[in-house]
Amino acid sequence: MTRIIDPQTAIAMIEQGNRRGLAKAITFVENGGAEKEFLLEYAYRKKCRPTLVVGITGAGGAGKSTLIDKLVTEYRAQGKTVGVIAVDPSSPYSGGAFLGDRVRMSNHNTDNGVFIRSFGSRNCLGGISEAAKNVLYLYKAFGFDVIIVESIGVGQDETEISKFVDVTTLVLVPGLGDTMQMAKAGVREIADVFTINKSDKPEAEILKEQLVISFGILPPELRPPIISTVASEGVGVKELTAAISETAEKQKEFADVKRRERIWAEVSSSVLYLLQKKFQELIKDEVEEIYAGKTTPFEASKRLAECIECRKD
Ligand SMILES: Nc1nc2c(ncn2[C@@H]2O[C@H](COP(=O)(O)OP(=O)(O)OP(=O)(O)O)[C@@H](O)[C@H]2O)c(=O)[nH]1
Ligand SMILES: [Mg+2]
Repeated sequence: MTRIIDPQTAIAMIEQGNRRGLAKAITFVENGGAEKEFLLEYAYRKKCRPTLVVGITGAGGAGKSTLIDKLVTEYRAQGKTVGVIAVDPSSPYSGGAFLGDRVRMSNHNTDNGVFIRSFGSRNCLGGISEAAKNVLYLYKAFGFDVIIVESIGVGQDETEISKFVDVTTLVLVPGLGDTMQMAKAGVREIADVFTINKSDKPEAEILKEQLVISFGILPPELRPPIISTVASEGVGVKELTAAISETAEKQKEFADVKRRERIWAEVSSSVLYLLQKKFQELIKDEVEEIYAGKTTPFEASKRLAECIECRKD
């Protein structure tokens, strides 16, 4: 007979390092309500031991999931436990583990030191969905040595993920016109470490040269590491973990600034999420009014904004 697990029991299980407790807590958080709030409060307030949180971002198909699979293998070889928050854009649903990533990360299915959760990329505000962000809190409370967060994002979204993680690596691939994209987005803000994946392709060298040139304007100590990988073969993965650790070490100097930025991002993304949910119905009505020519988007949005009366006495 399976035992019924309540939130309090889930917490006790997490405290003992029981993965079933973690899985149950994730389900509670996904289902919402009082249980969600209770568990998130616990996770946020818990004095967690240090975890290295790594963000892997980049365009669709760059090889992020393949790279994460190999990073997990490398971290496991180093004796570290790993929690993965994966994005599976091929799925329109949010919540389960999906076929695509299940296949790519299947090597770790039977490993007790690895926990993988996959999400669809819907409902992403700032490259990380509300659901994925909540799982990150629970993972921290569980106490993995390393947590890896995959996010897809273009431009602005990529900078947002960086606020929730310690070190971000942007995965670029040769021949995709990434450099143009990067130039627009202001690369240096996006990532701490640059990974050129699919380095088995001949154009990889050109991309590397372009990156070296564009970082050449920075003082040497500010130039980010550029690591070439062939994720499908595991090439360059050890070097990538080394660059990530070094970067994390250097960033400790700015820990205070980063922590405030993170709190800001945590609050603002949650507020946006809640407001979006609240306003959805109201906006639906306004759409009809605007469609019928009874009002304008400007009037409507002003009226909606006035619904929030906020005072800070
Ligand atoms: N040639 C080559 N192919 C690779 C390499 N790394 C990954 N691939 C292939 O690229 C394809 C996409 O890989 P994924 O790992 O799914 O990429 P992703 O960035 O996670 O993609 P999304 O999650 O869809 O954004 C797969 O067919 C991989 O086998 C590499 O280093 N070289
Ligand atoms: Mg992927």
